[in-house]
Amino acid sequence: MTAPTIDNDNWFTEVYEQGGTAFSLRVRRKLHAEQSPYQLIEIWETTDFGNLMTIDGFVMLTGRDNFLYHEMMSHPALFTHPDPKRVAIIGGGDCGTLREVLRHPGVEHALQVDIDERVTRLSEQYFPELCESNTDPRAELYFGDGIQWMKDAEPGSVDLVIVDSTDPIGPAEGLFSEAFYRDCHRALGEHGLVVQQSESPLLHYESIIRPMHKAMRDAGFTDSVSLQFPQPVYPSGWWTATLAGKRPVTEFRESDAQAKPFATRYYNAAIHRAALAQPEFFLRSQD
Ligand code: AG3
Repeated sequence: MTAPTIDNDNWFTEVYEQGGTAFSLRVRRKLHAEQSPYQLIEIWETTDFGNLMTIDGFVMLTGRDNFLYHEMMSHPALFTHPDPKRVAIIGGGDCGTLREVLRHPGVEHALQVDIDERVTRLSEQYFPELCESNTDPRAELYFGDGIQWMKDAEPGSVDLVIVDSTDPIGPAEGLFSEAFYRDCHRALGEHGLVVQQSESPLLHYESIIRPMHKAMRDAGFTDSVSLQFPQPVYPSGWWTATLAGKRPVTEFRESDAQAKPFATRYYNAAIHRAALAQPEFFLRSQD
């Protein structure tokens, strides 16, 4: 038997050069491409994963599996804080994280700060389901620099900061720095938390995840933990969201999570507990 051949015109491939890996999705056609003032944004129609958004050639999300990422970027942190009311999302221009945050009835204000308005406009067009909460009176969309916004934020004015960024290269690099976490720490109230997308445990533990914990602690957070979840369309298919807090972040409002008044497709209290379990190679390298 001959091996199946791949017609490259029908496949989108993200090559992860340093890891020697690549991930492909079969596509029907490219629906849109534009160079915004910040980045190249492309939208594809895939055969099996719904629409796909890429930025500078990196997979941002697909219609089929973004729920894994967006639910894990929001609900664990929201059920860790005792009473989150004011949420700031840095990045997240596709509005998927915003939608999950607003499922929590106690949230009074959720501000999304993304530098690139075009990401949001294209998401409204090609991922309308992610943008269905944009008209919620508690939602505010601001297009500007998240690093600057965090510098200028009133001390103690936010309960939760969610950093839904691209990889730490180019404009997003500053979002993974101690200086940025210090600004987050200052902007956060007493029980404040920050959660940040933190790449792959397999590919980026030494290069990104460990230094991120150090930077978060050096910035004043007393506890931090990386939660794990599957994310098939990102390099290695295994991803993390790192939580840092002014209080312990490995305890959460478990009974509230069990009784959550909204539907999810991945997150629940047992998933939250399981995501907190740490692989042996994380634990061993902490000394
Ligand atoms: N945030 C992008 C995560 C990093 C993806 N990396 C990659 N494909 N190499 C996604 C935004 C979803 N709201």
